[in-house]
Amino acid sequence: MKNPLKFMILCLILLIAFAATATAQSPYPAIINPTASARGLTGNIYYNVDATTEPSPAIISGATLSYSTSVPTFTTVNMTNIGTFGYEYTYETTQNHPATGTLTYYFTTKGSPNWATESPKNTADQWPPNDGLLAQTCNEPTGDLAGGVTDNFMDLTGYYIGYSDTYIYVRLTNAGGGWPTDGGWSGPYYSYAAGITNPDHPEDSIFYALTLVDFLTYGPGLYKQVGTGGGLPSRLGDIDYSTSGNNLYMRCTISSITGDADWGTWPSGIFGGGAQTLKIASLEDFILADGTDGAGFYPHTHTMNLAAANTAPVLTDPGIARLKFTISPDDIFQVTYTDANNNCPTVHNVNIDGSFYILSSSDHSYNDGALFTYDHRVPFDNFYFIFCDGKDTVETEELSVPDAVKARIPEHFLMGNAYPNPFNSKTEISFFADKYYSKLELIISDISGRRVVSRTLETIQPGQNLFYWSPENLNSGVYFYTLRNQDWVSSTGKLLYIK
Ligand SMILES: [Ca+2]
Ligand SMILES: [Ca+2]
Ligand SMILES: [Ca+2]
Repeated sequence: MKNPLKFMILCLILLIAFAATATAQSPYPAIINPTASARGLTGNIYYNVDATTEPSPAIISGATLSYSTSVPTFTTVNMTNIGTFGYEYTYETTQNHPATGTLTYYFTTKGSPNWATESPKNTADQWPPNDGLLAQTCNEPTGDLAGGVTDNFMDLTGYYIGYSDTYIYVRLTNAGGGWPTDGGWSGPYYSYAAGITNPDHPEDSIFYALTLVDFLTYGPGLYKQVGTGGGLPSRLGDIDYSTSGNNLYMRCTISSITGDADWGTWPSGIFGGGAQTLKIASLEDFILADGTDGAGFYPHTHTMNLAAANTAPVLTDPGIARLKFTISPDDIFQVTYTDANNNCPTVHNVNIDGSFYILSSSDHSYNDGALFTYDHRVPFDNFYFIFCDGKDTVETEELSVPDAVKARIPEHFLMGNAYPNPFNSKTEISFFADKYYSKLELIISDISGRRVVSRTLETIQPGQNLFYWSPENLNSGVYFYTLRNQDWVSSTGKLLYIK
């Protein structure tokens, strides 16, 4: 490159070309704990996946399941957020499947706007790959992001990604018109890049791009850019590419990326990607025509032999834990569910004196065990646990009230917990009465001992009782609550009010 001006501008062009791949660092809802139940007698399989905001502060807008028993033809369905305690970020769906064959599935979690996705594996290295062997990575709106470019082939409409043991595959789609790279001797020229980043890289500043370009000495290839402050991209290796209508397929060998010392390990959990188009009207006039939102990508898919025998789950250490400070009946029933197939449970209940209650767990990896709990606030006699992994139902034997719980039967009215606590508008306070009381006095004091509430509670029935408190014209801070009558003063509970 003898012309220094050309050299400088080329550096700039390629920097722009690669800059879009940095969008891969945008927040996306990471996929964790993808699981499925065993296939039930009716053919149903339950699917669960957690769309977590950690470590990035992603906004989660949904999740999908893509499944197939005849790869590469996949069906994609929306999943529903469970949203209950322990399942705040868990999405679920139930699908019906045949009794034999191989089930292949993968999950996509959707943020606003960034997505994360697993992908089907292109096991046979089909080239160009069937579209079903590539996962959609973004919801790309029509229209150029940077206006003023009228060529419709510069309007990206999709970015898709897949993998095999040997290759990483991408497919870009545009709004039509083929995928020209060269407008003739005088230009314009066009560049199409699919970026890949490794978020595990400590600096997150190195990105790679499969690029279709034919400009000066730069032809189609896998390029690497270090940093954003300058420096020439380096060509790491060849790509294969193929165009068909609105599709541009590209692939490079995984080894051409992992062979680079800056990449790190492969697969290294999640990595990222974004695609862009570049129009080079002249050396002085070039424009980033369009770019997709960045996405997280897992080179991972799931398979299940539908005819394989199921391993029944195992329940261990059923019982009652006293995890909370309380002196009224407030019992945490708990049991550990372990499934060697990592099947999520479709039934996770405790039966207390004949009624079923749902246990929950924030641990959604089941092959190493998950603790399920249920918080119960009324006296009881007998209980047992019942779980199902989709196919096999397991129960514990019936258990009875432990002596330690019996010993808590109160002789007076006893103060219980407040929920929520801390609270910012209203809290619910429980207490337990051993018998009928015509009236009791409720007192709430601030931290200096000043009484801020004095309320008479009337016609109190034996057992669990509740009252609600919404502070009015009080400052944030610590408050204490207690109950009393002429004979007895309950223990004192502590509240944290945060406006
Ligand atoms: Ca577009
Ligand atoms: Ca199982
Ligand atoms: Ca676990």
